[in-house]
Amino acid sequence: MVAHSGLLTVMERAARKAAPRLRRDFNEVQHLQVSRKGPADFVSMADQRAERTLYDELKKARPDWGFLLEEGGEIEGDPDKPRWIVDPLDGTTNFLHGIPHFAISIAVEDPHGSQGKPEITTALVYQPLTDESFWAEKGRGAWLHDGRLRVSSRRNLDEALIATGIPFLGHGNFAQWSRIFGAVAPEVAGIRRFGSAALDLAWVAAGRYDGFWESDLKPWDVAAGLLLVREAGGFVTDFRGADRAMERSEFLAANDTLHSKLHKLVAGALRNR
Ligand code: 2AM
Ligand code: CA
Ligand code: CA
Ligand code: CA
Repeated sequence: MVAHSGLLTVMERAARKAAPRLRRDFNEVQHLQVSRKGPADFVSMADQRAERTLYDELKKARPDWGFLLEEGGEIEGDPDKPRWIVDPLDGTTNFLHGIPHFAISIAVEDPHGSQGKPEITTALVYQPLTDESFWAEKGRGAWLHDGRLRVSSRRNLDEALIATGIPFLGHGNFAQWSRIFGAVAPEVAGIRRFGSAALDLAWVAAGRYDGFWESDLKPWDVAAGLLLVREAGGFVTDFRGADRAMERSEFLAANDTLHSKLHKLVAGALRNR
């Protein structure tokens, strides 16, 4: 077993504490009481319960750290200390439809990163149904349990399996997504849309997918996944190829070679409108 930091032990413990309830709720999803937040955004009791458990566990371990929680919003902590960025259930739509593909995402953001900017230093994407624990630490690589992760080594678009997320019900830029899809889909081996950005990125890190693009995501969807991809040797940029993915909320992720090939297709698609 590869020893990871005490912080990751805290994160895994929190995720494993929230998981059994999520699994039970998933099995009883039909009976779940569901409330609606906006036209497309279902928030289940499961979301909120899982977030509460994660919050309690993380707060207990690091009492003075702040939070950015999908459901609970921002909770201020000591501004000089890191904060937790948490999505208690990424893939809610899957969850509500009984589709076994969702994850807990927890990231640690250091307010004073290497370039003086806030920076994600520790990441966990935990899949309660498969018990898969994807984790990464800045400078120490990305891992699935005790196995080191590498992004795929495929170099040809026609062998590449690419994941994406499709804008839903008026949220996000569907016209832009369609142009990119129109340029990428004919060139690659396949496209997948499984509905959890956190797992999409974890699977790029694990070399299961060869690449990924999506836009209009929130920090809690991607904070952990981006560190996983980068620590697995992958590239993540915005659609122009710049190192501004988070700022612009555009994510193009792949290994070096495929990233540059995909970027050409994406840039072409966005130029010819
Ligand atoms: P969520 O399950 O935590 O809401 C998939 O494209 C990404 O978009 C997921 O990470 C998902 O996170 C987010 N998302 C938010 N609202 C969504 C919706 N109504 N339908 C599908 N995905 C949604
Ligand atoms: Ca949501
Ligand atoms: Ca999410
Ligand atoms: Ca969520």
